[in-house]
Amino acid sequence: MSDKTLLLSDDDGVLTVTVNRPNALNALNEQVLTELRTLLEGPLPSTGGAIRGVILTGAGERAFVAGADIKEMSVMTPDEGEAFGALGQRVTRLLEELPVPVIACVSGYALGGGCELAMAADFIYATGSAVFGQPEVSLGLIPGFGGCARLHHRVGPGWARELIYTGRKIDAAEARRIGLVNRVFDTREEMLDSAAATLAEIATRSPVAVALSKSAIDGSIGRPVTDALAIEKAAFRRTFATGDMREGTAAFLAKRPPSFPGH
Ligand code: CO8
Repeated sequence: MSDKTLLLSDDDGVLTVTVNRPNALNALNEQVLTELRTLLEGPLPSTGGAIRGVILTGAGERAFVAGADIKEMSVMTPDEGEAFGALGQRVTRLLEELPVPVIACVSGYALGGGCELAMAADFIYATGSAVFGQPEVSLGLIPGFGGCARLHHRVGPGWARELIYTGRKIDAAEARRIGLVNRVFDTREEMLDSAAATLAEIATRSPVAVALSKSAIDGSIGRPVTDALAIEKAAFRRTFATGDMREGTAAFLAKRPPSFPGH
């Protein structure tokens, strides 16, 4: 039996990363976070062609990830807590910096570090069973894997404050209503199929343009609009030096589908 806490599989250019600690509702301990960091620091593994998108999910129906591991944290010193927070923050940042889109697929609990991990994905799909929340203040903690930094970008500062100060949990419908979740599905299978279909749709577009738009959006969040426009302008300029842009525009003018070279 594998003692790894991540399950990896790839199909047709989509890498599925599954956090697999079902006995602890997939809670993020140091081992999971270290495995995630190692995975995301290297080239994404593939049994076939290049990976064009990532699905991030949790094993089973009960939980995406029920938070950072409370047992491990309960005995940490401030230095250890800081190092643990830094590891979680590094993992979320690596996810955001991937040049390919990432969809978090959430069934069951996405609490604390689980909600924070999902928010590092480009967007979130959920099943009706999903439960989101930042319950850290109930434990004498605060969100430490980017919840204070990111939740307000997803749902606005009012909702972020209410969710973080109360520690209240919300269901999938509420999460969708406030903009945390893009789509809600009846079953896990439907959710994963739809995420793969969305990634396949994105894979028909220029990979360079998708990567540039991802980094321009990421770089713009939280900045004044003039700075964000400067980031966008620089990324826009770079498209003019790509084969993808020449091919995309030529294909449009020739009334044929594009065949992007990916550079
Ligand atoms: N850490 C460790 N173990 C966990 C966690 C967790 N976050 N969540 C669940 N488990 C374990 C339980 O201890 C239990 O183990 P055992 O069977 O050995 O007793 C097993 O998973 C099943 O859990 P329950 O029996 O509690 O299942 P229930 O269905 O009764 O309840 C809940 C499910 C509601 C999800 C409940 O387990 C729960 O409240 N879990 C904790 C949720 C939470 O508070 N998460 C936030 C944690 S704090 C955090 O994420 C901080 C992130 C930033 C860190 C920054 C560091 C500096």
